[in-house]
Amino acid sequence: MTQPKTTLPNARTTPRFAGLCTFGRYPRLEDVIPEHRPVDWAIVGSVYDCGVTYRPGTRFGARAIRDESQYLKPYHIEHDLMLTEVFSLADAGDAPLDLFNAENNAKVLAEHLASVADPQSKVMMLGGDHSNTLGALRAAHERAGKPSGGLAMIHFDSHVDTVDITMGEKYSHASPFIRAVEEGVLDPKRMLSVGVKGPLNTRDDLNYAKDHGVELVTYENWRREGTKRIDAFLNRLGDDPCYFTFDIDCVDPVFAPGTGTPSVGGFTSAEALELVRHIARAHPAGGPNLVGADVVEVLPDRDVAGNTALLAAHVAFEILCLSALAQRG
Ligand SMILES: [Mn+2]
Repeated sequence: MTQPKTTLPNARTTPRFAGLCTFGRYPRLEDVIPEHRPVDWAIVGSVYDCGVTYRPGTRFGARAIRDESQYLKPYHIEHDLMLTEVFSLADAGDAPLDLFNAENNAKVLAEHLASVADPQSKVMMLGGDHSNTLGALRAAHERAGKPSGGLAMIHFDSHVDTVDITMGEKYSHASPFIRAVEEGVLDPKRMLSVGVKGPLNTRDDLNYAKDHGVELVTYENWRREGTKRIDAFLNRLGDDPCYFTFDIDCVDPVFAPGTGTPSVGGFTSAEALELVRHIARAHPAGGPNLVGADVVEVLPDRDVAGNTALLAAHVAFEILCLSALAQRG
């Protein structure tokens, strides 16, 4: 039997409803044994949510995801993958924040995510609103050695998040990818946005993405054509360092009601998970070269039975599995 790289409490003898509530029951970063250092992925909560344009409350998202993740198991049936055999994983707690300043919050967050755990570790951020992804992208870009031209990105979302200014403010959950492109940490020509759907405020709201070469696969496009364009993107992407961001609002509110800017007519839970798994199958190297990731926009106060947070925990697991598959080759 392969030795694990992450030590989990034995679920057959230590109940999942007992003990400290870390993501997936992974050890706290400070409790990781020397043989399991450096950790491959550190899970970090980002509790900032003052970048929202509509309903607030995702500051409680990371806690809710951790809570629901107690029932997350490490073996992936479809990939035949024991995640804890490939990766050393740890929960590194929550990032510091600047609650009343979105621009400075991105800075504070980026500094933390760039220095948390070990230099070779990668960060999976649990949101928080989508404005946090600007800080996370900066940190991932830095950890990846600041590749010129910026990072590639796989983006699941109902919205493209490329509105330049909202209420006179340049930093919000509507604009993280415009800011990231301006800063050179994100390459829009190697950005894939999946699950986008309307209605939108104006006819021009997709112009930024279209004009900058973003591969836009709307939910309806995927329903009609399947994964053709996603597959072509993954072939183009190859081994380029890539960030993965998953906004839970790409999932239909029937399945994921706990979010602040809900958009009806989206992925079922099963479709979303299947599409993330498909990325491994369609990618020429068995999985993209992920250098950072997040799952954001979980709003527990609208989450009737915790199912949105439960889904978010599973999406984070699926993304970690993609990374493990790429490493396994
Ligand atoms: Mn978003």
